[in-house]
Amino acid sequence: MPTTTADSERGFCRDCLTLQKRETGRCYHCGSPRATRHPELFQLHLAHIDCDAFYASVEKRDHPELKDKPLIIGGGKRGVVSTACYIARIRGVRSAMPMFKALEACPDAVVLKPDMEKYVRVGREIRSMMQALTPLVEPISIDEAFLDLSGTERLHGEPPALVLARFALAVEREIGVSVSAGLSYCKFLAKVASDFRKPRGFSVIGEAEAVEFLKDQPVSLIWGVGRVFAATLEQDGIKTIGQIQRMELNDLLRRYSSMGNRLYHLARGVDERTVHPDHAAKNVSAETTFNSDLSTRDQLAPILRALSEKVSARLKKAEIAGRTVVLKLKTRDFKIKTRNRQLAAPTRLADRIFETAMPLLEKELDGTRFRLLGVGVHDLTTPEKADPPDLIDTKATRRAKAEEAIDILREKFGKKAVETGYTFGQSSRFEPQQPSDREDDF
Ligand code: TTP
Ligand code: MG
Ligand code: MG
Repeated sequence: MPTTTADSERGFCRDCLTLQKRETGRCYHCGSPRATRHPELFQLHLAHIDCDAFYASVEKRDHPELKDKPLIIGGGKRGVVSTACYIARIRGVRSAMPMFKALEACPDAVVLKPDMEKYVRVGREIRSMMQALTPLVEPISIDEAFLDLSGTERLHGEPPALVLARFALAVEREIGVSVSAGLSYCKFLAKVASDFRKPRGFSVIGEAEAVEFLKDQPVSLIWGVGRVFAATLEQDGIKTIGQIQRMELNDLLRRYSSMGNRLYHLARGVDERTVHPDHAAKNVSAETTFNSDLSTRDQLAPILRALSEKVSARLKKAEIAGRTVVLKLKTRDFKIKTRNRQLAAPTRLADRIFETAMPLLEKELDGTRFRLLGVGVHDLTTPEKADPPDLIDTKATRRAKAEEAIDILREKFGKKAVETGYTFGQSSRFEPQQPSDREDDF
């Protein structure tokens, strides 16, 4: 549908989807206050969708008597809040908060234990509704995904913005939970937009306003800038994205290496990442190319350990687990070797991935010099059956528990807060020569 100037001044109502011809506050057709207008509304195609208070919304759907009550989902093994409904959030409850603190803030909250199997099922239902819109769906976690809707004009006869708004209504009606959507021209800003006005949000960030919009935002908005890196930037006097906009690329590269490149471009609203459909979810892996070839156990084991932790973190973040561990090596003369071993039960623990891959690696250590090492997990499934308590190997169970404790600490204090014996002090040695993190097939 070619867009005319007149189109660009129009918007539509998010409740009845009627196009708005005039600049009025409410929808002229149904009177809803949820009319969306934006000069680039009908040109943007990159969407990010994230469910609102996901686990809590699913439980409210299934327990209508809880609709107007503060609801906390959590208190599982870790004794922390998984999520809280928006009523509980007004009272100060947040994800990852210790349960006792949450109940101090909101003593009348109803607390339910998570029912992961159910949330995974609902997440999948929503995902198949997304896949009916476009094959270009890239799931990020159990409740969110990027969608490239550039083909929808041809396929559905309406612009991406309308397809997206229609989708949000359909999820509410058919699944019974609400979502927030962000629409932009790139992944970074689509995700920022979806987070902007939760719940039931629909925000648009256009190309023309991107730099101005980003100027006063905190650096933590940038994809990949966590608490720890944000603190480093703050120590260097950098708090806002506007400050990064005024810096030279060379300066940022010198200070923050590959992250400097990301900061430079994202701060200017430049993000060339495309939407990768679901194939990434067939396996999760990480690999690294060394600065100089390596051949000994002492050199390779810490790297394998660090890569196993990376893979594990991704599995945990995506709420998945895998049954086959795959080791990948590239020799000095570019021959690729892969070795794999199937586990009795799927895993998402760094320790199990490492303990499984290490013997595979040891068999290959005959003096051959390697230029690349990778580890991955295939045969992905949902996490319910992952890492059952190991009755025979009690040590393994203890290690699994320790790993969970480490995860909690890392969540709280950053990745470097806890280093295991294998990775301690090794962080700079396995810096990849090129950005070679991959989540695709070995
Ligand atoms: P999020 O999308 O981060 O949060 P949310 O959907 O609960 O709330 P909103 O998006 O409206 O801000 O995470 C999705 C689910 O993942 C969440 O419902 C519960 C789970 N989760 C945890 O178990 N622990 C956490 O620390 C977080 C952030 C999420
Ligand atoms: Mg969510
Ligand atoms: Mg989410």
